[in-house]
Amino acid sequence: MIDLRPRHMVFVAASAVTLMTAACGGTTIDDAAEEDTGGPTGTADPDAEIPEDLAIDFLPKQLNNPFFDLVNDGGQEAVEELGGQATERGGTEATADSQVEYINAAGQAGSDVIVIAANDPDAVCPALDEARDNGAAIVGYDSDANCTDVFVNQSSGELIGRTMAEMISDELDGGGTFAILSATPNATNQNAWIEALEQVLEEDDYADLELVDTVYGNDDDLESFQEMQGLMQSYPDLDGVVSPTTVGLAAASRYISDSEYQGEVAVTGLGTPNQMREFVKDGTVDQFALWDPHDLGYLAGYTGAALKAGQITGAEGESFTAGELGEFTFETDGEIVLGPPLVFNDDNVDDFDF
Ligand code: RAM
Repeated sequence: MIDLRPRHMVFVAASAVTLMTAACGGTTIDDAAEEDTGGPTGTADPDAEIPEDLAIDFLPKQLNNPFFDLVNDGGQEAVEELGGQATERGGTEATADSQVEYINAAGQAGSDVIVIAANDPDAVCPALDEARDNGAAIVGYDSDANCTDVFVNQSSGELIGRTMAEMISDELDGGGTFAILSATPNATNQNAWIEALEQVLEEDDYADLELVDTVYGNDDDLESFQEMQGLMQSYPDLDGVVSPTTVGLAAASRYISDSEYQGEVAVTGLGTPNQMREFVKDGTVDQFALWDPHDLGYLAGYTGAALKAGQITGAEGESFTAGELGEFTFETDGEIVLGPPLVFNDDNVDDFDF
């Protein structure tokens, strides 16, 4: 697998992205971080040793999602390097209800760190608060909740929203109608990115782009496929679709690729190169974006261990080393940023294997 970023660039990129977020006045993710009832407490000891045998539980939004398989491989690798025990827990549907069960199970098993991609920013909090009371450090990754101690953000919400706005604008030569096919209605991450995209659409350069609808496929392949079909029935003249979820983008591409709309309706959003390659090759998709999912999980694993050990509390300015990814700094309280998204197209999609 080709690394997305030379190691020494990760820190620089992360800093730049975070500064951009601050300058742009914030997104839902930033707001969530501000509302966070967890957040930094105590004093960090950068020399604190990471205890051996840490039990670190990863709760993705759902199992059987190729994106989270990659993320959790990264998490597992980090925990192995640290001599701990990684457990992945979750159901096949992206719901907060099922996550509550798995948070409770992790807590009962004596989890030291719970790393969660929340399906709802609030519904998971009573269970997470209880786990924290029982000694677990709580880390959000991918999709934050309002009660995590720290959030490992894949990028800034503003930058992901802007990247998607730029891609669809490019595809439609600056003018036309498009719809959004999202994941679940309560997903913190997708909602932040959609909000950021909508803000970009207010800019003069995007005045001729019209967002006509936002629908939700719940990160279920079939539901997403059907939502895409429904969009074309409701808006037969639609010019494009943006899907800020790997599940939605793959399903939308499959539908358009096999339909009369191929080549007529632009499809873009967030996807993995391995899922999207065939649709780039058959001309359904020109470009899409993502970060390295493996690195997101790896960084989250190291962040959880550093937090539990007391190397960090998540306060602005603190730094720690995340294994082979190198040093990361909290540019804002309670949030660490992996780096900018990468745009894939026919020129580079074959260079990536994830
Ligand atoms: C899906 C999930 C995940 C998101 C990616 C881009 O796999 O919704 O939360 O980060 O897409």
